[in-house]
Amino acid sequence: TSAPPTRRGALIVVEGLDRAGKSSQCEMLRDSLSRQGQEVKYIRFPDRTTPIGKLIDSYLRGTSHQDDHSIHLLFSANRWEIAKSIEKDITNGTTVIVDRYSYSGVVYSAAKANPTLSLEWAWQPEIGLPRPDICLFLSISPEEAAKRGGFGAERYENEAMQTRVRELFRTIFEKQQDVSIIDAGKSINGVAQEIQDAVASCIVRMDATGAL
Ligand code: ADP
Ligand code: 2DT
Ligand code: MG
Repeated sequence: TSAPPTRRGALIVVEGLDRAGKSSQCEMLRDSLSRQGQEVKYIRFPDRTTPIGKLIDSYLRGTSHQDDHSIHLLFSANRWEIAKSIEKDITNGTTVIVDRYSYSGVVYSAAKANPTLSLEWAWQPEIGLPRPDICLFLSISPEEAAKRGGFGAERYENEAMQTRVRELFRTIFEKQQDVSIIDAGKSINGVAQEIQDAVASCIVRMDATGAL
């Protein structure tokens, strides 16, 4: 007897600014899907545990310096080194929830306003990575984010950078399809419900189109 065919898992990306609630919501979504009996994994980028991730970690903590292009490619390489395992999970029916992905990759790099690092340049190394079935953008105002605590000590955690990042997220998500913009200023449970609804309709859509 052969095992019944498994429906492939979904690739769910959660994006947003610092303190938008990404990590809290990824955990809640994982628990909610898991309670519904789905196989589910929660991963995050950068994955600071790999050798490339350790370079990224020291750059973010400010203990090392990197050329803007070079660190951009390391962030991308950090996704490529995990891409195969994401594809394997999805094929085997496991839903993968990803905390930050290519969108953070292009937006944070392009926000540096380096004349040779455009959004277009930044997209190139992302081409061919596993394609998200849905991207949830947790949208939050600077005022709401400030209520959730001050900036940390890492690179990028300052007002000027966050303002440019917010603008660029808006620019790319205006053109992007399959993105759900979620008002992340609501209560934790309110946001979680909105995310669960968006994910449920994404899965219905995948079933209807026979996504394999
Ligand atoms: P991110 O991963 O986007 O940086 P976190 O999930 O770590 O955000 O949340 C940042 C902080 O804000 C945490 O202290 C968290 O408990 C709090 N928080 C998250 N979501 C909400 C919400 N909807 N309302 C109020 N506080 C929140
Ligand atoms: P957190 O670990 O707190 O999410 O912060 N970043 C992230 C990039 O510049 N490029 C990328 O490709 C990714 C995934 C966003 C990680 C910081 O690193 C930035 C904030
Ligand atoms: Mg987080």
